[in-house]
Amino acid sequence: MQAKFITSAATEAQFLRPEKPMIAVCGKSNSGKSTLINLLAGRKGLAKTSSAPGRTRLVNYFDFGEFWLADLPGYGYAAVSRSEKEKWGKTLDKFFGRKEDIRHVFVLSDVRRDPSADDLQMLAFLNYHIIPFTVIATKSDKLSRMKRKERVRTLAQAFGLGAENVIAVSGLTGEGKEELFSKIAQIIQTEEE
Ligand SMILES: Nc1nc2c(ncn2[C@@H]2O[C@H](COP(=O)(O)OP(=O)(O)OP(=O)(O)O)[C@@H](O)[C@H]2O)c(=O)[nH]1
Ligand SMILES: [Mg+2]
Repeated sequence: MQAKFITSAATEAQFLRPEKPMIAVCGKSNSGKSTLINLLAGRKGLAKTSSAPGRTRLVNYFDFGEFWLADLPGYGYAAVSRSEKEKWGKTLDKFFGRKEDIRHVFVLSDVRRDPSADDLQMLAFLNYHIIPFTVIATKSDKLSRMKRKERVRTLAQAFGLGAENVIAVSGLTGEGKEELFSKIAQIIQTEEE
């Protein structure tokens, strides 16, 4: 089936109870979350992307047939007001508080950049709450093959993960798409505990 937008949620009261295994897509603002969703959908306009960071301010739900994806507001965007940041932080906390609704989390991080404090905090949070996650190193087209491999290793190390837990993906060339789909197949086949 073609991936479909379901709805947006701005507050906890609007969060959906997923009908299928749900994977949450999170990461810094501008890390490529919406682009990744479009890559998986095979359709450019499904999730709105923007070169201006902080574009996605709501939780956007998408139905991919076998599974749901939730596009989360990016964290760590410096130019938004403090009160707005706090509001997002609370929304994210509430979202991840509903653990039973989240099968897996994709944490996106630009392959060229070292993990930010926010990224590390996110991973610590997921580890603490025992929510399974995979790191997706985005924008892999920005680096040569050699450099990319090296960066994936460095990123994995910085995140305290094995290199097999970091998948390099490009929304531009589609690199890593197959690997991501096999990861998703594995995730949705896993029985809920
Ligand atoms: N070259 C390249 N550019 C990318 C890739 N993924 C995203 N971008 C660009 O990075 C910018 C941000 O992408 P988005 O997908 O909107 O990022 P986001 O994480 O959804 O951002 P927010 O919603 O603001 O948090 C856009 O200009 C994209 O075109 C990629 O794989 N390769
Ligand atoms: Mg976005």
